[in-house]
Amino acid sequence: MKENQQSVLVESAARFPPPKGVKLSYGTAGFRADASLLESTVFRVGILAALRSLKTGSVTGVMITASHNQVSDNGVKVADPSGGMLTQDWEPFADAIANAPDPSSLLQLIIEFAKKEDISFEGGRPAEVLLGRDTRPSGEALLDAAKQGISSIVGAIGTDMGVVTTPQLHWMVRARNRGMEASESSYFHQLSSSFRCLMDLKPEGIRKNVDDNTLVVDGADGVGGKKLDHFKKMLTGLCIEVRNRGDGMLNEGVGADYVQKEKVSPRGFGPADAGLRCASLDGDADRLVYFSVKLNENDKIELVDGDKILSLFALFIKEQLSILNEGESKKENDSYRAHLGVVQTAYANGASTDYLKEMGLEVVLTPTGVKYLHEKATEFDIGIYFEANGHGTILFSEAFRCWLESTHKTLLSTSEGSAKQKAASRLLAVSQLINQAVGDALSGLLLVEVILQYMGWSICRWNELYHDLPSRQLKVKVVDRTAVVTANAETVAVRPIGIQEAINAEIAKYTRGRCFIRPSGTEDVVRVYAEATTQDAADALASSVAELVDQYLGSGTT
Ligand code: NG1
Ligand code: ZN
Repeated sequence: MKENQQSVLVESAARFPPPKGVKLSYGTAGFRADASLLESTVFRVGILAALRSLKTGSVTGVMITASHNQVSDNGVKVADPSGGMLTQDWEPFADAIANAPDPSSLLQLIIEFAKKEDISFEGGRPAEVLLGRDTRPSGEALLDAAKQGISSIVGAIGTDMGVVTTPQLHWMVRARNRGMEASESSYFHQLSSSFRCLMDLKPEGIRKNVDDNTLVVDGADGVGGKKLDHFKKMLTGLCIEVRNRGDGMLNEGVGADYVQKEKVSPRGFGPADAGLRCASLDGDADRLVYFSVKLNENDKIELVDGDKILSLFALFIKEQLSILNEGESKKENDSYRAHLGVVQTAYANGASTDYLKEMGLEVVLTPTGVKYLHEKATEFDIGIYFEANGHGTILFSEAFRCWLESTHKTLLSTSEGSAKQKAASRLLAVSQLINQAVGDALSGLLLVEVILQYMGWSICRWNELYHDLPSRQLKVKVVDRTAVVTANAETVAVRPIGIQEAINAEIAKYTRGRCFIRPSGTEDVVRVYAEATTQDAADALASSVAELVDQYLGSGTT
């Protein structure tokens, strides 16, 4: 590294001293903390994103958001050139630079890392980073810190994409690296045209459910509500009313996380909405859940969570593949048997996993955190992944998309059944509509809506696909949550020794009992999840296991 580059780094780092006595780590969702603690971290993440761009010769991204956290928090994460999350190999470097105590130790870390990764600061394509932020008031100052971090790598360019949803920023990074236009209008254009295409391909004669014309969306008082309110004008065949568009407090009694965890309606929804199809986005619009308000039961709702969105998508995709493959089994080599798989975590309701397996689908479990689910889903031709909390998407492999495109062309030019050609068109349109970079509440919502119309289903009919097993989640505060070590996608606790046997003994007391513990990746707690055939049984199982955690690890259930 040339001397000029070294001095630029040291001088700019001196403007962003790290907060004293705080240790930050790049968790599943990047760095997250009270916004007042984050300037130095965001500055350093700007450097990291520029280095990642230099290393890969591609555009990377920085998103400033704390998703569903309270408004006083903020956070920062990096989008890799694929549009996905930062490669896990770079996370230890992210931790190291965020915690470097002064400019010279920061410089030292960068020099060593650049050497190890063979990053060249001269001669190659200059680094370019796309920047985005959500609606948090702290976002503007943090964006400036990120820009200064980027420009402390000489020649690097930071391009501000403005206030965007997390999935929009990831989509833009992916688009840029594929030679496409990376703007908000191109994002909306791609979504609205693929939505229109799917709407035009609805089967004839599906009974139109007159009560179901309107979708009411809770925008969490964040960026997603604002964007959807603007975007809905570009959509035909769908009537959307957006509430909580940003006038109230972000994530306070609103949003997908609140609705899914509390199982109550968000602020601004009430008994008058009973029977309507409602959806809720989280603060940065990468999570989506549906719900309907129960008649005469105050704020109680029927929750349609990520598992049920996944099931609806799986049903639709499987149907299109069956149409495409009809009568092809005896022919040789001219039919591509797409490998369809679904990816869930241990938090998926057991009834959803049973339902998917009964459909004949391959179901794989990964540890919690979308980076694990996403990675696993790339192993299929079509991989559908969802966390129960509503974060998920459908990934199409390049090979399958190519096959689909050429098959579609062939089907168009021959007289072969138009049903097949329509199925191929639908799958292609889904691959355009659904975000290939990360889970995206806006694109997910459009796909749900078009499938419901295709099936002629109300939200109640959709919710009847299977009945969720009653479940309970608890958190236990312990002295050291890292004392819990899990295996088999977090379904088994291998440490502390003996705890799994004790948990098994509790589970054995209940019909269809299931229970697991794991250390949270975002809070200082051990989480307990329990499921059984009645709510009382799920509650009792969860509390007896929470007591075990307390006995083995120390102090107090929250
Ligand atoms: P932790 O705190 O590790 O359980 C939570 C969610 C994850 C994921 C991350 C990132 C649950 C049980 N856990 O992780 O699914 O969304 O936050 O935001 O919902
Ligand atoms: Zn989010």
